[in-house]
Amino acid sequence: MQVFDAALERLVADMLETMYAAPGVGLAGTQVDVHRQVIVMDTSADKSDPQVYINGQILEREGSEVSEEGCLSVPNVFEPVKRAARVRARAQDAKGQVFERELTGLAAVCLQHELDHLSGKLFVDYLSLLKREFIRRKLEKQRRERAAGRERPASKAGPAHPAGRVI
Ligand code: K1U
Ligand code: ZN
Repeated sequence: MQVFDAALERLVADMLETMYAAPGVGLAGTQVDVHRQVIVMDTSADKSDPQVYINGQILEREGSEVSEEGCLSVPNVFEPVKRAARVRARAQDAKGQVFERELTGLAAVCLQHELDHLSGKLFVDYLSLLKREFIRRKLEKQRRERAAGRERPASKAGPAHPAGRVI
């Protein structure tokens, strides 16, 4: 059960800030270690349309479309994934108001991707075993390189994560 209070509004504002700083077009609670049904998104070109989906669910799906996806939890990996092309969603906003919305294009893809995060699924789970193994090795290499960077003096290490939080 979600309580719609000032703390939830702060969480939503915080998640939007983290998403914009990443930069990303969506963020699910699980990605910032908040295990509640909270999603934020902004798929507009000029980052002027912040959207909040609390207790979101998909009511209808139509068609299918393959598009390139990325994920802030799987850095530097972009792969094509097949998803519904149009979805009708029901959710609550940060004040608890129920709304229904039809989404297409990147917004439809992003909402499906974020709802998957809330149920513990990543976009790489749709890929072949071979591709997942390749990605696992790539992430492991990135992790080793980051660890080596941290061992270097601060003056020679790369910048910290802009959002300052683990995603
Ligand atoms: O949930 C996440 O990990 C965020 C993810 C959402 C997403 C992107 C593309 C297709 C489906 C879902 C991202 O935002 S990854 C970063 C990204 O794709 C992007 C960043 C800045 C501008 C445009 C895209
Ligand atoms: Zn993701």
